[in-house]
Amino acid sequence: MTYQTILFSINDGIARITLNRPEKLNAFSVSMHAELHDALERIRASAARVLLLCGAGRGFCAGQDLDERDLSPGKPAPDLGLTLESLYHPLVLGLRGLPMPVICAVNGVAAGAGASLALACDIVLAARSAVFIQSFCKLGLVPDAGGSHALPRRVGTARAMGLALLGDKLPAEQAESWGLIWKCVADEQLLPEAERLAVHFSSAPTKGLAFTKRAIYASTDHTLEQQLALERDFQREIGRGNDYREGVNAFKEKRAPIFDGK
Ligand code: LHQ
Repeated sequence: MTYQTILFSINDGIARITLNRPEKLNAFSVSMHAELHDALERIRASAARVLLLCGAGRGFCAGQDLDERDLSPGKPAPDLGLTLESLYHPLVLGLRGLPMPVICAVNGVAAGAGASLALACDIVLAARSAVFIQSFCKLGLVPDAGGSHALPRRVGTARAMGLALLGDKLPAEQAESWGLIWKCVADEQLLPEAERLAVHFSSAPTKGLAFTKRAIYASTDHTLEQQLALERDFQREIGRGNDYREGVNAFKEKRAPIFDGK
């Protein structure tokens, strides 16, 4: 598949996706969904050990492309549930299920499902000038693409409610202090910092990190007993892997480990 709406590459264990519809602040079109779906399939089949996602131009992603909606009088209402189920849910679950860290570099506004996209990633960095907007309420909709799941879990019910009911701009710095994202950095530091992390993850113990990601996400809906059982099962499995052996041996031999990600 050739891509018209995203830029995609895999080099030295690092997969990179750049949303590339800058004239529309990288709003999601049906084609963009298809291309993202294809790119995620290729990443899964590749030797990539980290994914770095960002947006081209001054925005990160303005959510659903509203020009793809014709709601003029007489036009039938679209089935938004079907849109979500067929396009957005596979994307969110695809990122969540990717067995490697997913870094999101939020270079500008992240609105509606664009904000949810960022929150579907594992480590979210944002430029100081970026803002997060729960635009859904301005269209009479509910937060979707996982937004209503992620928001209260990260910032608590009071802040999630205020953000979702008011749709105000949340500056990146506040998003960091509220725990919505990992870090806010100076605009010119965003891509260098994201690259630095990507390079770090490209030689990290990828399988262990993939299990870590699953454990952290699972924990929000587990009792302590359930989580202890999960930790036992995960540790049992990755404890048999190459990277645990390498990590222990490298420590004892006082050298840097060389992880193969397995
Ligand atoms: C856009 C868009 C856009 C098209 C900017 N579409 N062109 C999921 C699935 C199922 C159903 C429904 O919904 C969903 C979830 C959603 O995502 S709902 C939320 C959809 N998104 C929005 O409501 C955000 C709409 N955009 C905005 O509010 C503003 O553009 C923001 C606050 C993002 C940025 O404002 P500004 O920095 O002032 O930029 P701008 O408004 O001038 O936009 C620049 C251009 O991008 C402009 O085009 P133009 O030709 O006039 O330069 C906009 O029309 C276009 N654009 N968002 N979602």
